[in-house]
This record gives sequence, C-alpha cells and structure tokens, in this order.
Amino acid sequence: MKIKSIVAGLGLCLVCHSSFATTVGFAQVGSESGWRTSFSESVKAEAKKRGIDLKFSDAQQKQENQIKAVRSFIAQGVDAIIIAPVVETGWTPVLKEAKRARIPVVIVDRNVQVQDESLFVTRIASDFVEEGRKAATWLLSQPQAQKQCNIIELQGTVGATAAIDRAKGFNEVLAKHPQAKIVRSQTAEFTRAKGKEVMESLLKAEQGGKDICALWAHNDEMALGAIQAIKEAGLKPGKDVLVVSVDAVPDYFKAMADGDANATVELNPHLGGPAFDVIEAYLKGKKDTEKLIRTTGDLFLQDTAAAEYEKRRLK
Ligand code: GZL
Repeated sequence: MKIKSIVAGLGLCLVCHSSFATTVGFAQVGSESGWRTSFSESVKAEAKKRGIDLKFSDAQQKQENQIKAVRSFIAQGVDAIIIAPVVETGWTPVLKEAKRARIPVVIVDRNVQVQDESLFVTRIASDFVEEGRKAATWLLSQPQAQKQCNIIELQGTVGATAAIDRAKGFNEVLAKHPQAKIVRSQTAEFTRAKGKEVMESLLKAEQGGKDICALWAHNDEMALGAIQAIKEAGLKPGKDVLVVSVDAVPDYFKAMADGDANATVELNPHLGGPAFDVIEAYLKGKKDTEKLIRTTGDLFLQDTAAAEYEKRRLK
C-alpha cells in the first residue's frame, strides 16, 4: 500500500514484513475458459510465492466491472495494477486516473486501444496473429483441405484482441488458398456452452454439415462445445470435420487423444511472473521497460496429445 511503503521505506514500519509487501490489483476478465482459469490461478500462485498482496477481481466478462475494479484499486492506493482487458476500447479515462494517482499499470494478454502509450508500463501477450497463421497453415496442409474446403469459424468475444488478431492471421493464410473458404462465422464468446449452441445452428444452416471440411475455433473451449454439436449432427469430429483451435487446455488434449480434435496452438497462461517482474523493477526505479513483451506457443497435434494430457491434467 502507498502509506505502508513510505513508512516501510523510512524504516519506521514496526508491523510490516522485513521488506514491505507490494499490493497489486488484478482486474481479470472472468472465468469463461479453462485457459482463463489457469491464467488466474497462475497469477495468484506467483503473488503468493513473492509475498505480494494481490487484490483480485473477476469481471464476468463485463468491461464496466473491470473499470469499477480499477477505480477501486486506485482508491485503495495499491502499488500497481494489472489489467487483462476484455475488449480493446474504452480504457483511456480510467488509465488516466491511474496515471494521475501515480499507480503503474501493466496490460496482460489482450490489448487496449489508447493514443498515449505512457498510460501503461508494458503489455505482456502472445502474438495472436501468429496463432491464427499457425492454425490455418496446419489446416491447409491437410489432404482433405486440398480440394474445396468449407470452414466454419467460431469467433471469440467481439472487440477482443484475441478474436480480432486470430481472425486476421488465419485469413491472411487462407487468402493464399482459393480452394478453402470460411462459409459461416459467428462469435461464441470464448465459452464451451455458446460454442455448442452456435455450432448447432451453423451446422443446421449448412444442411447438417455434410459439406463442412473443418471447424476453426478461436479457443479450445468453443471447439469442445462444437465437438458435441458435430457428434449430435451425426458427423465425426476430427475426421469428417477437422478441428483446429488455440489455447492447448488439458480437456482439448483429451479430445485430440480421443481423435475428436486435430490441432491446437498453445497459449502460455503463466503471465503473472513476467508481470510482477516488470512491476517490481518499476517500483525500484526502472522506467524504460519495452512496451511489448511477447510470450510464445507451439502447435500441438494428435501424436503427442495423450502424453501432453497426462502431463497437464494433474497441474
Ligand atoms: C487470448 C485470451 C483468450 C483465450 C480464451 O489470449 O484472451 O481469452 O484464448 C480466453 O480462452 O477466453
């Protein structure tokens, strides 16, 4: 806390820890996917390991709740704020309030659209465009995608960087393969339930899906829901309809091991460590952190899925 750190800094604090505890507010999107839950748990564990007092807020995927949480962190006088923005726009006012309060802000995962980059210290995130490219490159290398390949796309949350950029990367590669095209595309908000519901309606709109070559889902959660819909339509996911996605959550590895899905691009959920490194350095005086710190992820296929599932399901 601000007062505590000044008192501690003067060596007058009698009740603080030997080195004063940093208090960090974390405005998380929600718990809409297995990946998001792993991300939250990883940040909480890292804070505990470092003796950081973490104030955690789950916004249930609503930006107004995130903005309320950030204002509350400012009012509490936290030492730093981490924001995982649900959508890109609408952040400038509250980021200006944090700057006026001299509270550093670190953006993690999705991005914020602001004119003034001094409103945040850095952004730590994967390259979502590259994730889309990797997904499309794998799909279009498959034998059954060499002839006409009609694709259904389940998009993530409207306005979220992950949805915007994954679509951008996938379409960039698709443009080089005229035999393949996205015939239906709709948001399923990154959730499993919506993934099933939307896929059911899109398959119906496509005469039951008999001419559908593949499903491209912006995250595993939606793909897992869609796999149920593909089965209920009497088709074999992973065979009649190839399934490619992003996140690499344990349940998706199980689906690949069962032959119901084909590929996923890993998204690193361990963003807490890098975020706390930036914050601790900033509070010690480092003011020139690069504006973008990238995390990376590999493509995973059925051949390693069973082993990967065993490794990850117990975590
Ligand atoms: C992308 C992240 C996405 C995940 C989804 O980095 O924002 O949000 O891919 C989550 O699982 O809902």
